[in-house]
Amino acid sequence: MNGGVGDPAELGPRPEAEIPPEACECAPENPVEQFLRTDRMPHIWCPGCGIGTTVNSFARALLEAKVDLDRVAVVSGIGCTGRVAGYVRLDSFHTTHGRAIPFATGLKLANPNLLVVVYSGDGDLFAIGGNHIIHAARRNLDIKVICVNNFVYGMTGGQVAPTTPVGATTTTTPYGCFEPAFNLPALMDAAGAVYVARWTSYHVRQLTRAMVDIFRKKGFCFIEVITPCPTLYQRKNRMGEGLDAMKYYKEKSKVRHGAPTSEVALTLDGDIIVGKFVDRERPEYMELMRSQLAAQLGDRYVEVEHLVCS
Ligand SMILES: Cc1ncc(C[n+]2csc(CCOP(=O)(O)OP(=O)(O)O)c2C)c(N)n1
Ligand code: SF4
Repeated sequence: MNGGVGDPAELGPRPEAEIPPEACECAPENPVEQFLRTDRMPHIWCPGCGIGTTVNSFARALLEAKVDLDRVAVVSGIGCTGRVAGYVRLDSFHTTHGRAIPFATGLKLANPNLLVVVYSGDGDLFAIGGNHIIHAARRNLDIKVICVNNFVYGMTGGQVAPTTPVGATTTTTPYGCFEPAFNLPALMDAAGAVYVARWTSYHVRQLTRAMVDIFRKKGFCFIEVITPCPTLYQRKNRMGEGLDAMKYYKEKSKVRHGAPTSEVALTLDGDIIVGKFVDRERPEYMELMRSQLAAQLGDRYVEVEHLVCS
């Protein structure tokens, strides 16, 4: 071996000890990577899809809020967004369609120490799961809901959803949607959520901060994230690719913190009002339950935590 050019020994990987430490510092690991199950990559999401961007904000928010990761449980329903549960390296549950909230409710009640995050699509949470989410908000259950709203059922081929704006074309509304859409922040506000915000996948920093907020806040918290589905919604409505969506969100978004939620409904091509709309205090479900049962049962009441295996 002479160590010359073309010598196979030189082409192989360098032994670790030979790599100068400064070289490692130049190439820091992506801080988000530790939150991903890289063995499950490549993911199923289409190029330009906004779901992955929200996961990036989610991972950064967990870091920023210094959350104890052993305490986090992520619950998703079914859909393209539902895949989040399978891709995050956290305790996570990919449940059935529309049932992420009841599953999360059970987790939280059985182990109140958990930080339970429901991460799912607008169809999953507000069509088949609509009943569950309004009651979780009414009860003020201490769960955090991140709803990725791409205005259609993505996974099943772009059908109309309860969030599809009037006039939008989807696979099942080829002549334009004529059903009025839910205004998600107004619905969550009316149902009793203590925190309600909306951002888009263009607003990565604001979204991260909102996630930090909800990780720290007690009670039912809701974030709507407007994201592009270039393959279905964007294409059917001639809205271009993922990058065009970012330009569109930048142009159309207006930040209005504290805006009355009745004024933030979305339309096909109108302004996208974003910001933190609701941030209030209300007794949380477990507190109400504890005080009621302790008042009625006295010493016979045993805290749920004492019954849970750690
Ligand atoms: C009981 C039941 N009904 C219908 C379906 C089919 N299905 C799977 S995902 C989905 C819609 C998902 O839409 P959304 O929650 O908006 O998520 P996205 O795919 O857009 O992220 C539907 C109707 C199912 N899996 N189970
Ligand atoms: S179909 Fe739409 S929502 Fe689903 S991964 Fe593709 S772009 Fe994203």
